[in-house]
Amino acid sequence: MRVAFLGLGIMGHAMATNLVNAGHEVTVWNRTPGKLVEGAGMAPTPAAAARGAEVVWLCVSDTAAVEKILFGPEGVEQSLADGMIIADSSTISPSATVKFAERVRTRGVAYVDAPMTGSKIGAGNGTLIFMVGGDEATIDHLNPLFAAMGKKIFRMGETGKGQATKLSMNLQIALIYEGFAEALTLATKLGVDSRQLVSLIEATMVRSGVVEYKAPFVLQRDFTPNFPLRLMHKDILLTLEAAKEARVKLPALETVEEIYEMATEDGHRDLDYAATLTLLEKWAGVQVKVEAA
Ligand code: NA7
Repeated sequence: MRVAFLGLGIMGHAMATNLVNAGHEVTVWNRTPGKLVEGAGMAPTPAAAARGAEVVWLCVSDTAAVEKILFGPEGVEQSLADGMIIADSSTISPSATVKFAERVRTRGVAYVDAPMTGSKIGAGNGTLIFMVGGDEATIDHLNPLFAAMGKKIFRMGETGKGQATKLSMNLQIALIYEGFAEALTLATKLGVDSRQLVSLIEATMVRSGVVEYKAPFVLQRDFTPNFPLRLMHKDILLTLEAAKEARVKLPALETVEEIYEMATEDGHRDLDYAATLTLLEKWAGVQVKVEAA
């Protein structure tokens, strides 16, 4: 298929590369010039990339970036054509997604929101899991592209429901991790060995995918970003905004948001979100340490 891929960050670059490797005709664009994808064409603007494309796929930081790329000067809107599909893998506002979709629908363009999970590793080896909103026929049409970039897709409903799902998923990741970090901090202060605690967690119903994934990094105090704190913070703020719009109260997430705010003030925004632990440690006056084996 002829695909315009817009946004070559950590995720987008790997996804566009997998589309090229699967034999699709890909043209890429990135705000900051100089990022290349081997085997893909390069366009100077979103409008130029989208011209003649069957599918325009986006993967950028936030709602404002998606809006600008679609509707700003030299945006995709200038090149919309009847039958085109826009797919967005950025994590952005569900309500803004619905508005963007309505605006392009008047031009005969379908809109699918397709945020994903699987991080940098999943993007690299094509094993992402997509949470998708959009009509079934459009999603079916995109199947060869999803197959090139991921291992599974879940259709969650109409356009906007992919983003709503993604926020509900990241809410759980943020809270589960914070529970783990608080437990580690308290246990350490009370003199319990962290590695022993993790072994116990893994043997009981307290275990979780989040802890299983994060514990080895935390025990080695390795906070290099797998999922940067700044992006998780963005998702938490999006979730609270969506909750407010829907008149839903999320007290635990509100508290965790304050921790992310303070971790950002402490200079941790580019570390992994696991670094929120360091704030709890600072308040408790302890450091989670692993006893030498
Ligand atoms: P990165 O690696 O931080 O990449 C972000 C990308 O978004 C990168 O290509 C940026 O371009 C682009 N960007 C950011 N702001 C803008 C604006 N205003 N206009 C155009 N392009 C912009 O993020 P990931 O790849 O890890 O994640 C992407 C999304 O997936 C995000 O929503 C995550 O939550 C999930 P740059 O190179 O800086 O010019």
